[in-house]
Amino acid sequence: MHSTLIFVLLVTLIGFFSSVEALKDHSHLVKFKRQNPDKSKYPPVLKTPPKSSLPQDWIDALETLQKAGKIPDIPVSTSSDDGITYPKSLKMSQKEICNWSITGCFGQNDIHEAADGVWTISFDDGPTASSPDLYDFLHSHNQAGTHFMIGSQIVAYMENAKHALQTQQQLAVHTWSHSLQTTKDNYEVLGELGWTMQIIYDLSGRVPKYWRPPQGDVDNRVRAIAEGVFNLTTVMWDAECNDWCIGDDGKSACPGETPGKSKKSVKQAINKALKKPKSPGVMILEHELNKYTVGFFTSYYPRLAGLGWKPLSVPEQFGVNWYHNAANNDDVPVNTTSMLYSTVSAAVSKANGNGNNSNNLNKVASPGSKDGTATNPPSSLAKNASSKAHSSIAVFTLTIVSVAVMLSATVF
Ligand SMILES: *[C@@H]1O[C@H](CO)[C@@H](O)[C@H](O)[C@H]1NC(C)=O
Ligand SMILES: *[C@@H]1O[C@H](CO)[C@@H](O)[C@H](O)[C@H]1NC(C)=O
Ligand SMILES: CC(=O)N[C@H]1CO[C@H](CO)[C@@H](O)[C@@H]1O
Ligand SMILES: [Zn+2]
Repeated sequence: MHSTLIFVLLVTLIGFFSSVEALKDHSHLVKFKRQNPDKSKYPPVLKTPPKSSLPQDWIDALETLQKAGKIPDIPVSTSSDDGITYPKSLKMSQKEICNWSITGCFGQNDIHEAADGVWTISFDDGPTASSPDLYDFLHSHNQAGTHFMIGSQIVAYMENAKHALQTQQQLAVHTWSHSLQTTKDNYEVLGELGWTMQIIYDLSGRVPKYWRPPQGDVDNRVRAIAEGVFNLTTVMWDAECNDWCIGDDGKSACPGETPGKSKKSVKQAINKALKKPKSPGVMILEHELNKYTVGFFTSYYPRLAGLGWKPLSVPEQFGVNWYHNAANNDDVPVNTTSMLYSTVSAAVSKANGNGNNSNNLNKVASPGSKDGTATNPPSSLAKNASSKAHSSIAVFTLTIVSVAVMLSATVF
């Protein structure tokens, strides 16, 4: 009799604690293990990293969040010349989707405005062949900037990425293949962000805090993956000059657009931003694509102080650390350890074995091209929903059985 009661009590307690455990593991950020940044360790460049390239730890983090209902079930969008579109059947409200490309909606944690009086120094699409000149210029003015780098470009210009580090520039994420992220399924977004973080961590020892979506294409699903899996904050902008329209030949790729139809129109847009009120400050979208886009910057930069602007990188203006594990490039980073070295390398060799690794190293990803046309079936959210349900059912059954046993013990 006594032993039956103790047994029943034990079973009930185990049931209770396992259900508490099941509820607890909601947030799951990945940690990165540093590896040597040699090119064979990364997925093919300028392509979305395949699912087979993803370390299990990243997949587990994503699926844990999915099961907890933390990744909104927004279908992938389709990209066309007219922009992106969601399936017509989509019934969610604009607020729930919050797709910047269509309505300019910002997420509640997005950074899209500069601090008062601040002219934000930031550049997208590096590193390129023109980056070292920009970094040296900034360094000679003791000026840090935030550089939203494309993972594939880092593979192609590894030395230039290191140069950014040595010249006190902050490294941030601009995806692996420079593609439209709302057109990618959850696992694709995972690879685009994760591999860019990984290569930055490998070469710098620093875990990035910020990312900027190519062409600003983001919605609440993509944000939830960036924030929930990688603790990456989405950084947008509040002024544009369309410097990216000016190609390597100095000619415009957007003849019909203002700004962007000529170098003059780009300069006019910059001048207009320079005259903006000081509250909020200016967070202008600029690119380190070629000597022309770098040249726009180096020619107006000396005027900033005289116009009353304080030029600062993204984290400096908010007085926060540059990286998750280091205050800046000088600070000794804290090591993070949960992802095994062998996991990363094995994942890549697996991916390279499956897909073709046509490394297209010196091609600069074009920011203006509508490069997100490959669409995938809506993400496999439902597939993983069942395992949490199973454990809840087990706990429930256990409790019922315990109560029944307890009752019968009392009766006899
Ligand atoms: C995410 O990053 C922010 C900013 O660095 C930090 O304060 C926060 O603790 C991080 N969250 C987790 C769960 O590590
Ligand atoms: C961090 O890792 C690096 C490279 O493995 C190692 O040299 C360094 O001693 C480690 N630092 C700490 C504080 O553990
Ligand atoms: C908030 C937001 O931007 N919503 C838009 C998302 O995309 C659809 C079209 O597919 C628009 O109708 C929404 O207005
Ligand atoms: Zn870009």
